[in-house]
Amino acid sequence: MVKATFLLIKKRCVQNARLAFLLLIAFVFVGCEPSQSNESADEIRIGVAGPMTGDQSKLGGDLERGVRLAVEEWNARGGVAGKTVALEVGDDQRDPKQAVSVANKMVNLGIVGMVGHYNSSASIPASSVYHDAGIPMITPASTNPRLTEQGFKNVFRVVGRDDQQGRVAAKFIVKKLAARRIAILHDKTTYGQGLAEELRKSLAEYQESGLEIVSFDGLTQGDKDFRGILTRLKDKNLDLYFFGGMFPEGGLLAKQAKEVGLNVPMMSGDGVIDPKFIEIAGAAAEGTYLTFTPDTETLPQAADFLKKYRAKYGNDLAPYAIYAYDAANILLTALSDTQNGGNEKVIEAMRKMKYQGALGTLSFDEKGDVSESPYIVWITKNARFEVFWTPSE
Ligand code: ABU
Repeated sequence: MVKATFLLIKKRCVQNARLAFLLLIAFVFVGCEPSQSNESADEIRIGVAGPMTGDQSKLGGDLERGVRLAVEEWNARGGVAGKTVALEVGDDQRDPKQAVSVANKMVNLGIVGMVGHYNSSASIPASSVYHDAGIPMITPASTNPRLTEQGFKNVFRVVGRDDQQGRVAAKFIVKKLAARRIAILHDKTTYGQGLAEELRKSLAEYQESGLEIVSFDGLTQGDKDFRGILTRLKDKNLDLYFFGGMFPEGGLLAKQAKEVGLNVPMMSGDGVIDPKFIEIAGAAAEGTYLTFTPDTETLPQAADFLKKYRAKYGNDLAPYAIYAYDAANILLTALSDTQNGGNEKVIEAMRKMKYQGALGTLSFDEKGDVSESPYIVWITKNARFEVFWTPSE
């Protein structure tokens, strides 16, 4: 009996020792295996994210093209800190939840910096993920003020903000157009509604002008028929209607306004200034006013970028590709200057940088906003965008 018990205990001990050994092997080969997230010995990864599919896929593609050009140039010069730069592309489908999912995936892939996202409604929720992971994020296009009001040291943008854009739009409407009755529409997104609200706030500073905002309405992004709301605006004796939103809806609004007989100018912001707006609106795009930054075609420092971009991608140049190119170069310069010395050093280098880019000299304030953002007003004329007015006039 005693002998049988002893043998049973001995057997269990051997089994437990085997189990412990197997667990140790599993730990060594699985637990300690470098995860997908770690950079490889000879490459570092950066990300670019935006709406790569769907109705704004053109915009995501613009970002990717600008970033890819910068990455290829760095790699042709020997890479960054002795390593080849690999570009991971994330499709957030302009959806906030998808943006968070893309951000988590990028963190797991081990990116050392993100250029993106495009939409403010994607950049803001995604920024929390990059912040928690300590990864620098620099957006070429997101203009909603809240992005850089969160106190996140890792967040930067090379574009201006909608409070600045709204102020310029308001001054133009009052001082240049001397409009008296305007309607404001928006797409209920962080960017579109945010810009519409910034405009309303700025217009309130011109109370003495006698301007009246006769309506302030949201429409649904993705809808295709806005004739109902435009027909209601037709009877309001407007001088102008403003749309806070993006080119797919902006193009349809311009087109359908003319169809229902709303024959007053439309004004919008940087989300609409894209060749696709003219493609969608056709002749109805003529005379639309849009706030954006100065003409890069006339910037001497942009000439080299424009030549290289067109040689690589053709003449289909969109406004935000150059912003993506400069944003990527800022990130890559910081990675190079610090010899890829870790997130904190890279973020610090970005904060201190005075970058001579295709857009001119770019630097950041304490919030991560670009130091200068000179919004002006453009007009659509002869199926092209032309500079129309600057606030100093
Ligand atoms: N700034 C225009 C479009 C991008 C955004 O949502 O901010």
